[in-house]
Amino acid sequence: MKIDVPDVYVSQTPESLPALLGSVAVIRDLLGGTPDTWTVEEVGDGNLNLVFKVRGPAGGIAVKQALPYVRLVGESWPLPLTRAHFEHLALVRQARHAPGLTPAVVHYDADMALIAMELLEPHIIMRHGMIDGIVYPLFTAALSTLAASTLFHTSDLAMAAGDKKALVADFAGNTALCAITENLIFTEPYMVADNNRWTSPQLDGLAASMRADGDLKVAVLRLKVKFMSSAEAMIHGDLHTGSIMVTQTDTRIIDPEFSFVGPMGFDTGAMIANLLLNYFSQIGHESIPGARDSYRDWVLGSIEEFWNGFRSRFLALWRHEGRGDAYPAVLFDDPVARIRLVREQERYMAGLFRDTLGFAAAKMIRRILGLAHNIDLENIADADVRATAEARALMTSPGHYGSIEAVTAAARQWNAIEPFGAKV
Ligand code: SR1
Ligand code: MG
Repeated sequence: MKIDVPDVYVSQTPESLPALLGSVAVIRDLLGGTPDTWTVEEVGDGNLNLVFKVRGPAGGIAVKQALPYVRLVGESWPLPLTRAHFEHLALVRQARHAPGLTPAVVHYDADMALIAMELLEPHIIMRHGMIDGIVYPLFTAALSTLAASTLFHTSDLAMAAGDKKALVADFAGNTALCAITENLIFTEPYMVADNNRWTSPQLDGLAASMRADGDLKVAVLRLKVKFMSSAEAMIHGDLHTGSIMVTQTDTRIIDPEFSFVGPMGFDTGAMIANLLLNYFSQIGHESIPGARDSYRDWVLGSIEEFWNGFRSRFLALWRHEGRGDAYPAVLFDDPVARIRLVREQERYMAGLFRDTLGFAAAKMIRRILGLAHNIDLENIADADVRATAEARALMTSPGHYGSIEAVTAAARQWNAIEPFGAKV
């Protein structure tokens, strides 16, 4: 893949960044002092980009810069800088529909593929907190609000048809990031591929059985078609606990560079998948067996709260703000028709729930058998313990569950299956 890199683009270092940012008035005002007094640290631990914290005497900012390749792999895997453009577009749109739940954008530099944002302190990446067993009492309300509001307001349920098509066009160029998802989530885990890895030899049998499972492959490819062709709403595209920054009282959703107009269930499914992966990983993080039992209960309760909160918020928006061209109000202007609409809304949500579970399963499988794993599981040093957690997650993933409570009940059951080795 040939990557267009503007002549002026320079990947930044802690040494070079102050001079670049010093030319931006809003940043000079925010940080105070002069650029030579600003301190910069590179803190990126994601798979793709550089992330800096920049501080001056008056304040700080976070700066994210795209590299023309995948950071996790290196220059052998080129990746367009334009992902910063789509992330910026998505951040602006999310802030409109879910104010206060994303970092405020301070400055965007398209040539440098660089976004300067509000510095979120003392927030930490939620995945890290969950590995340490920290409860976040407010996060499900924030997350279900952002998901419901952003997905609803960027869908045909809320938008005029022309505006919606313009939104689809705005994001249509984010093809390279979509291709990552199409390959790494929906294709490679089900074939022999160089990128794949798993805890071996413990999971060799499970990986082989998934590669040989024709029904599973077809089910996943149906989800892939949905991902590629269902332009339902502007989705975050990579909504996991590594894309959330939290304190006990504040929740912000970051990193929407995979954003495009796609199936809503991809976002809700990703969230549930990552919470389930953390639930199963707790065996590797507790000091003695059972020490994290109440935390496990909190994680499963959060999955239920997230889905139920999302569902009720989305339906409330539809009831009060459903002015899009998809279900014209003029067709539902008498009491009987309105009852019919309520039934239709229930059917719609049931379909979205099915999509959510399907995408959640695909997300869980890819994090265990594919290229990019989660540190919830990766940080478990004992391979038998890690494989136990991973096998339990894989066994839970491909189910047809009738309710979110059935999902969490199944997770509890699978979390009790016999561990690998004798050490657990
Ligand atoms: C090569 S990028 C691998 C993964 O990192 C991001 O977080 C996305 O989940 C992507 O699939
Ligand atoms: Mg990310």
